[in-house]
Amino acid sequence: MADLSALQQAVIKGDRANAVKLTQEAVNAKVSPKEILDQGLVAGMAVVGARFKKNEVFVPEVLIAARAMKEAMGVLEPVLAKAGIKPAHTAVIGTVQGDLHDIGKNLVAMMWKGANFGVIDLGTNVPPEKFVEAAKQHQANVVGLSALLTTTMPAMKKTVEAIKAANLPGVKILVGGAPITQAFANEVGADGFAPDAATAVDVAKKVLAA
Ligand code: B1M
Repeated sequence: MADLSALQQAVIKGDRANAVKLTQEAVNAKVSPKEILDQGLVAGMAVVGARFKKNEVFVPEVLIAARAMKEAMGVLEPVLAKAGIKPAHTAVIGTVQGDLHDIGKNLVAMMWKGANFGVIDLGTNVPPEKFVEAAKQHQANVVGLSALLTTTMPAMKKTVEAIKAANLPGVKILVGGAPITQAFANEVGADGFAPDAATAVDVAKKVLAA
């Protein structure tokens, strides 16, 4: 197995130039793209997620690490595609109708990408039918709903209802955002709730495995 710890560290530190260089070197050295992804990039983002959960790093550090990962992925993606390696899961994410807050939702999307989920980001102020349409179109395994306002919590409920009514086989619904609690998630019938972006990775994996 190749030593990808330097690549992992480059992602953790958000060192874009080195992340790209070390990814290219690993590709040139014929390290398997899956190994570069799992042992280098995803492993680095997992460390950042764990530190974020423990409040050892904050939003800026996560954004910088995610940017380094994204640039390194630019090198790796064509190699992964050529090798026929696809993301482990597909997720659709958005902020519910009436709500324009997207910083937390973007962090969840980044952490999911960091965990090798294919992510379709629908943006903000997303009506229920758009979530349903995108989940169908992309054959999503997970739909993530974010809400930051108490006044948009009813829109989250409506969205969960619409997704459930569409009867999409195997689609799990995850909810989160500052006013959202596990009790609310249970009440609206979501499959999972995460209080932060790093936990959203663990919860998504858990509900998908269930
Ligand atoms: Co607004 N805003 N805002 N705002 N805003 C809040 C949320 C508020 C708490 C401020 C306050 O009054 N103290 C308050 C809501 C009160 C309430 O409903 N209880 C509020 C209000 C009232 C409003 C307006 C109504 C103000 C007005 O116009 N009168 C208005 C509404 C606009 C609209 O949406 N229709 C409004 C507008 C805005 C801005 C546009 C100016 C801007 C948003 C910019 C943007 O997002 N691009 C803004 C901001 C920045 C905030 C605060 C200051 C910061 C929110 C944020 O980004 N936090 C916020 C007050 C605060 O929180 N201190 C506030 C950082 C982010 C990383 O955290 O989004 O919680 P958060 O995400 C976390 C978790 O919640 C979780 O993971 C993230 C990271 O760990 N998470 C998920 C989030 N989504 C998840 C999904 C998951 C899982 C986890 O699974 C799918």
